Formats: sequence, structure tokens, C-alpha cells
Amino acid sequence: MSTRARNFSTRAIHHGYNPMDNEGALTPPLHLTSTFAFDSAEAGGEMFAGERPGHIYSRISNPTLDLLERRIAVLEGAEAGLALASGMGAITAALWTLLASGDEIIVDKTLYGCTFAFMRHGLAKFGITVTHVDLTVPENLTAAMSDRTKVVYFETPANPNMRLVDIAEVSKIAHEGCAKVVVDNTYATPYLTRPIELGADIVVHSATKYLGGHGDVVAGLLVGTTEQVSEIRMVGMKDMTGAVMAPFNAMLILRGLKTLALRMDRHCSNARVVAEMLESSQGVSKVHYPGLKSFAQHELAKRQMPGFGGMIAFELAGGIETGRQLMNRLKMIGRAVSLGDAESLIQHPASMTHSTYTAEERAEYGISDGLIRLSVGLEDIDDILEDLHQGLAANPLRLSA
Ligand code: 3LM
Repeated sequence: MSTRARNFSTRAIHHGYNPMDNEGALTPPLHLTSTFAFDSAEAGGEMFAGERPGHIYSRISNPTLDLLERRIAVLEGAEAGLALASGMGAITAALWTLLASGDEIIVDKTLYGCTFAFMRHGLAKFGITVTHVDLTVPENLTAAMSDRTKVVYFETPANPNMRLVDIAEVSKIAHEGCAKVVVDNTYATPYLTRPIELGADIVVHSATKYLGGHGDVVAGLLVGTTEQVSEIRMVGMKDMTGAVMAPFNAMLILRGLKTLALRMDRHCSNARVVAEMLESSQGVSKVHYPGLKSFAQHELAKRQMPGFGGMIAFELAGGIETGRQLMNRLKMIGRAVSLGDAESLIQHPASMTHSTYTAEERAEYGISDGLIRLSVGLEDIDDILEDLHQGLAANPLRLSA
């Protein structure tokens, strides 16, 4: 039998599960149990002491979550994975484990709104210094690193303005000091970028988005080395946040992963057409999409991502007022936060996902008031284009597309 490692799409469907271990059930069983019986009092004690493998309680581990954890680990090219209640659960569990009072975390200037709020108003309150550095220029990190820098954290592409960070370069610089690199890979997914293979230490996900893919679950995942993930499980997840994923949600994410490759291919091809259409529309002043030649980091995008994803940010010449008008005129594309669903979704970061920033912070960190974010869905491309065309056509500033 061949020993060749199977490819991405195959692993997303099969890895870690053999129906013959479960009475032939094609779909893995859902273990709806909070606790697990011990064979003997001694066996239970040994499990608590870490001397015997096995499940104790579903806030620590559960067989349905265990399958999902092994599957995301193999897709990300990591040793181990951990399933959590939400993306914020994954981010907070990781950082509460890695950081202590007196430490510094260096973060990119653009972060998802609640991640920003957690850093700015959460971590900072507990004696951790949060330093914002423009990591799109890796050399900025060399200048910023100090003995206290324990973590370097960024998103690529970043929510909402799509800026990219060179994962290999930034990881090299961080590791010259004693910092761990944590990457939020929600936008790219492991289908388009595998940060661990480029040198990062930990990858976090809002599995609510592309990994689940159907807008029916809030969930988080992270991956790293076995040792690091085990520490986050026993400290950040079990004790400090309790942010454990429900087994039913693990089943929904396992189902979503089976079609991740297919869905991402369609998100990428639809988004590229929409980005090009927007760029050629007169009322649109700027389109931020890594696949466009006009994108400032297009060369890095080509090196780091085999496809450019399903997210687009753009500005209308008339600013936020015309943006609101466009959003209100849309007939199919949903006015909603979140992203990565089958449905195309549109939202206004400054008043919605990134309203956790003050106006000054948004100006400083590159999130303009006129920016509109579009999550391009899986609908027929002609129908997406038609909805945008009719929305833009009613805009007095728009001429053609
Ligand atoms: C959003 N984002 O619409 P959960 N990391 C990234 C994210 O985009 C998100 C999280 C982490 C959005 C949610 S805003 C009220 C809705 C890059 C979530 C957090 O905890 O699973 O929501 O993930 O941009």
C-alpha cells in the first residue's frame, strides 16, 4: 500500500476516521456526554495525574472534538489542534496561556474589532504591554522587539482592510528574539495559507467563518505543537476561559471541512470577478483585493497564497453615505456581519465590526470610515454581479461597470 500522504481535499474528508471502528457508520458518532465513566477508582486517579490516556470530562476533551482537532491539525500541517467555543475563545485561551503580567505582545495595526478590544481593554488591564506595529514592513518588528516581547500576533489577510503580512519574514525576526508567532488564519483558511509551514508557532481560527461555511455555528480552533496545545488546553481553555466547543458544533465543523476546498475555489473565483468589476466602476475609488494587480502587496500575495480568497474591501467615491445607500439597495446580498458563508454578506466596519475602535484609532490603524466589506458568497456569479450593478447603478456617482 502507498505511504504517500494524502492530499488536502482527501484529508479534509477522511483523516483520523475509519467507519469500521464505529459499526460501519460513515459519519462519525456524536458523543453527547459531559462526563466519562472510569473503569476503576485507580484508573480515574491515573487519568487526572496524566499517567493514563482517556477522556475525563468534556471541558477537557471529548471524542467528537478529538477527531476535529486531529483533522484541523493535519490540514494546517501542525502537530496538534484544539477546538474551542468561538474564535474569540481560541484567541483568548491562547494569549492567556502565553502571556503574564510584565510581558509585551506586539500586534499588527489592523485587527478584527473584538481582538483589538481584547488586547486594548483586556490584556492591557492585567499589566501586559500591547504594542501596535505595522507588520506589513517586517523590518519594523526588528526595531520594536525587546526582551519582554513574548508574542507577535497578526491576521493575514487582515480584517477588514485586507493587508497582508509576510509570515516567513516576520516569524524569522520574532524567533531571533524569544517571541512566539500567533497567526489568525480565518480569512485565508489552511486551503490558501498554512502559517505553521512558513514558521509560525500557533494558528487561531474563527471556525464560524469558512471552516464551518454555512453560517449556522459559532466555533473556534487553534493548532500548534503537541506541548503548546496541551498547555493551552489545560490552562487557557480548561481553567481561564472555559471556552470549550459543544460536540454538536464539532460535528457541524467536521461537515463544513469536507467541502472546504470546493467552496474556497468558488469563493476565490467569484471574488476575483467581483473585485475586477468594482475596480472598473467609476463610483468606486479603491478596491482592496490581493488578486488585483493594483493591490499594494500583490507580489507577496502571489508568493504566500495560491488563491486570493473571498473577501473584498472597497471605498466609494461618495464615502460612507453612498456606501450606506448601496448597502440598502441590495436585494440578494445580505446586510450582515460575519463572513465565509454561502450567502454573500456586506457590512460597514467603522460602524459595525470595528466600532470597538475609536474614530482616532481607526484613522491611525488604517480603517477608513468609507470602507465597505464584502464577503463574496457561493451564489451564481451573474446574480452577485447583477445585485451589485443595480445597487451601484442607482448611485449618482456611478457610471459604468
Ligand atoms: C466579523 N469576525 O464579521 P468568533 N478573528 C477574525 C474574525 O473575523 C472574527 C474572530 C476572530 C466577525 C464576527 S462581528 C460582531 C462578527 C479574523 C470574527 C472572532 O468568536 O467565532 O466570532 O471569531 O468580522
